[in-house]
Amino acid sequence: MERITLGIKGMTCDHCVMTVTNALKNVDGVKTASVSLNQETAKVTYDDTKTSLEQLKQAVVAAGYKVE
Ligand SMILES: [Cu+2]
Repeated sequence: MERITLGIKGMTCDHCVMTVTNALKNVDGVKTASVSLNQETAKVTYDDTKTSLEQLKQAVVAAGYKVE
């Protein structure tokens, strides 16, 4: 199990937080996703045999936000 923190840009409200959270949780292999609007971060735990950091980033970008 991998645990990472992504920097997320573009979130402005709780709805954005939910959108990013759901986008991450919908990635197969993601166990938990904890998104902070204030810190502009997403803490994610995932099974690295099922998904990758690159796929997590793509899910955030597909939802309309930027990953740093
Ligand atoms: Cu929003």
